[in-house]
Amino acid sequence: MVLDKFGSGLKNTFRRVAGLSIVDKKAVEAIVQDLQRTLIQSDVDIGMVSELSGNIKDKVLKAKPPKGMSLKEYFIKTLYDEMVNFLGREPGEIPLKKQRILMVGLFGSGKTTSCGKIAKWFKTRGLKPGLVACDTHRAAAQTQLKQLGKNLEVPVYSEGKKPKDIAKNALKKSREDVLIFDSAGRDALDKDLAKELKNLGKIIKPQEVFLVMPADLGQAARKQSLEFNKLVGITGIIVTKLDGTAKGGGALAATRVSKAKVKFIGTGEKPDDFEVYDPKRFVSRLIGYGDIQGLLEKAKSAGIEVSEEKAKDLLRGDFTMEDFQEQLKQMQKMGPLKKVMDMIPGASGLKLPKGFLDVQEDKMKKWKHIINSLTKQERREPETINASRVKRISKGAGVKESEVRELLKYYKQAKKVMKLVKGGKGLKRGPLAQLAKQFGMGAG
Ligand SMILES: Nc1nc2c(ncn2[C@@H]2O[C@H](COP(=O)(O)OP(=O)(O)O)[C@@H](O)[C@H]2O)c(=O)[nH]1
Ligand SMILES: [Mg+2]
Repeated sequence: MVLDKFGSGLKNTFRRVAGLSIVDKKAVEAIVQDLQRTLIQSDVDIGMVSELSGNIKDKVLKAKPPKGMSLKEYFIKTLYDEMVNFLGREPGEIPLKKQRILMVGLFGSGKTTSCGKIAKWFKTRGLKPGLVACDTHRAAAQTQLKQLGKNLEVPVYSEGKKPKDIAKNALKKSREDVLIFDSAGRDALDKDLAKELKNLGKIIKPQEVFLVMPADLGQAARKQSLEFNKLVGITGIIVTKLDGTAKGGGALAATRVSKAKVKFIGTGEKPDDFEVYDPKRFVSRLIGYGDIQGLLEKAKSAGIEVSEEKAKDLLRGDFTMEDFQEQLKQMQKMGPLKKVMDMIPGASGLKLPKGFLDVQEDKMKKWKHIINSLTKQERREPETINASRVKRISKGAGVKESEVRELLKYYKQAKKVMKLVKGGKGLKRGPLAQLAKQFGMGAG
């Protein structure tokens, strides 16, 4: 899960504020200290931590809350605003138009992988991408990109010996809308690499230069983004591997010094493990407000077109057995249920039974048979199915009775989840709910 520790630390801090009976100096200081601990564990620069703490304390203890807002609500809002600010404030722009993108970064940062992810991202949005294999430094680099291109059905240009020749040839031959140039890394940003990237820049004249950095750099991301910017000029940052490190918070915060914004984040090795970075949404999700928008994008990249309304319906529904089956289908298309659940308001804090999140393909088939052999009434009210009906259904569907019972169990659990989503448990009343509404982050 993305930023597991950081997220749960942050969530706890917000919960603690929500649970305060008195907001006084002592309480504010204790909670800010709590936040500091979370930030430091995530390798946030100590100076930045103390600046943020100061800002929060100043605002909450000195300023007056706006009209109609209690001090506690103001505290929560301040925490939220400051965290969003801290992690980048506004999202970067990613224009959907013809363009050339040059990817830069050190060895193993995730450049080539991100090339494929970006190609897919644009492709899903109706633009034709092309990949250019300008990494001649490592033997397998071009093969890796070609394989990615093949899987994504995106052309890969690699004709030529030297990076600049490959780039020139690609510029001549390609007709795609978005050309993504992979480049070679080094262990450090040395003269050699700087020269190569500068040369490539001159030939490609990219509209975007994306610096790719792994999240486990933590606060070192600051230095690296400054260096790359100075030498080659960057227009955006991609932070990869947020799925596998406790230091992601530090890395994201560190990029704030650079003028270039974090535009995408990588959350796994597969082409779909990729998101547009929006600090507001990111913080909302970390603290468990849910992320309808993110869910929509996920649906889009799986090729399912859904409106916001439909997505909400998908999450609500009257929830019959048929809805359940439909949801399972939809969710499977969206990728691992685990990730989808991450984006559902309130669901991330839910204790789910083991195995609930990875329903296997063959199980799905059996369930289909079972659901098919239910009567209309049973589908509408699966709760009424008793032991003797389980027996009959299992015969009708050609499955074991235990399998029917298992399906019923899953259905019940899913229904609980859906109820929670619908009700926005914990968000119905109180300051968190009001804030959620205010920020348009309510549970729908
Ligand atoms: N877990 C995880 N692994 C990633 C991510 N992005 C890239 N990787 C892996 O990191 C390794 C290096 O990636 P690669 O794209 O070859 O890096 P490059 O040298 O910069 O081109 C590969 O094993 C990738 O699968 C990510 O977001 N999450
Ligand atoms: Mg590479």
